[in-house]
Amino acid sequence: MTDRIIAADVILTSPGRNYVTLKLRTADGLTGYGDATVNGRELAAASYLRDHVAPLLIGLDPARIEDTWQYLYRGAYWRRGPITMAAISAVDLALWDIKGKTAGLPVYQLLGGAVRDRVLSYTHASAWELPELLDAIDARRADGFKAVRAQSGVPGLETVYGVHAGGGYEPAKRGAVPVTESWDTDAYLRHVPDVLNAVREHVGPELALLHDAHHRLTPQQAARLGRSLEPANLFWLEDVTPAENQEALRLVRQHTTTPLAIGEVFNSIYDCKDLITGQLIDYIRVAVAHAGGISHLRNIFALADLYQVKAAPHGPSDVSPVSFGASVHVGLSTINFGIQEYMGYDALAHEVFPHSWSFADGYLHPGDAPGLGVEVDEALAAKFPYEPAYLPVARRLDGSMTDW
Ligand code: EZ4
Ligand code: CO
Repeated sequence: MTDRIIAADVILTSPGRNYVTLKLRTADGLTGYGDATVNGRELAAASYLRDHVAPLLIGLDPARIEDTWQYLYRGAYWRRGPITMAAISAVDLALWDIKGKTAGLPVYQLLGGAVRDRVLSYTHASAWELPELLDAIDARRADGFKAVRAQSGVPGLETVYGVHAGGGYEPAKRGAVPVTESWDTDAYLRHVPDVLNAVREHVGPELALLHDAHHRLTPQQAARLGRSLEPANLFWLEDVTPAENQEALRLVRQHTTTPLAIGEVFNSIYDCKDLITGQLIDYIRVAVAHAGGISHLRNIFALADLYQVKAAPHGPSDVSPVSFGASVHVGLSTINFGIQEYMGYDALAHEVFPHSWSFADGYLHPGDAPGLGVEVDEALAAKFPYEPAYLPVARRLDGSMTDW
C-alpha cells in the first residue's frame, strides 16, 4: 500500500532570527521538513501553510511530489507571489526529504547524483571604513573562503545596506516596526568604485569579489557603476536595479562586461524567463525556499543552462538551515551551478537544526544522510518563540521612500 501524509504542522521558532518550518509526517513513520521563511512576513507564510495548505495534504501520497506541486500551484488559482511560493517550496522540500528517507539516499542522489565533488560558496565581509573592510576580508579568507562579498560604508550616510558595526550581520531587526535607514545614491556612486578597486589591489587577482547594490540604482547609474568596477574584475555585481523592470538590465548589459546577478526576490520561472532568454544576466539568484522548492528551481536552472546563465542561490541567514541544505543538494547535482551564498547562522540555529551539510575550505557539501539531512530539535526550538522582526526600509535624503 502506498504511504500517506498523516500530519502537517508548522514550527515557528527564533533561534537568533525567525524561521518557519513545515513538518510532514507519514503513515509509515517518516518525517519531512521544509522551509517557508519569508523575512519579515513569517506569520503570513505560517498561516498560508497551516490554514490553507496543511488540510489539503492530509491523505495524499508523499511520493507524488510533482503532482502535489501542481495541485498547490494550479489549484490555488492565485498563482505566484512570495507567500504562496514559499509555502509551495516548503511542501516540495518536505516531500523530497521524505522521498530520500524512503529510498535511504541523500536527495542529491535522487537528482541524478553528484556532478561535482563540492559546491563553491561565498560569504560576506563588510565594514564602514576601508582598513576594517580589508581586515574583514582577510578574516574570511582565513576561514577558507575563495569568494567574498564586500560592502562598505558611504561618507555622509549613517547606515548603508549590508554594513554592520561589528559582530554578525543580520539585516532583520527585532521590533514591531521596521527601522528606517537613509540613502543617497550619488554619495554611494562617488565612493564605492574606489573602495572595490582598492579591495582588489589588496587581495590580488585570485579572490572572487562580489558586491550587492540592493536594487537601488537607475539603469544608467547601474551601467556606470558596472563600467567603473571593471578594473576590480568582480565575480558579479548583484541587484543593480529593481528587477521588475527586466528591460533595465538590457541597458546595463550594453555598457559593461561586469557580470550581473539578480533574482533573490523572484519566486517563479516567469520572473526570470526574459532575463535568462535575453541573456541579460550571468547568475540567477532564486532560492529553494522562495521559488517553489527543488522541483521548480530545477526547471529554472535547466532553462538558464541553455543560455550559459549559472545558478547562484540566495543564502542569507533568513533562508533556514533546512532549505540551505536543500540548496547544497541542488548545487552538487546541477551542471550549471555557479556559487552558493553562505552568509552563516547564529550558533543557536545550528543547534535547533542539526544538519549533515558542512563547510570546509570555501566549499559546501550536503552530506550523505538520507533525505535533505536536516532535522529539527523541537524541544529546543520551542524555547525560542517567534519575535516580530523586520528588514529596514530606506528613505532618500529628501525623505522619500526608496528601495531597501
Ligand atoms: O537582503 O536576506 O544577498 N543577500 C541579500 C540579503 C537580503 C535579505 C532579505 O531577507 O541581499 O541581505
Ligand atoms: Co542580495
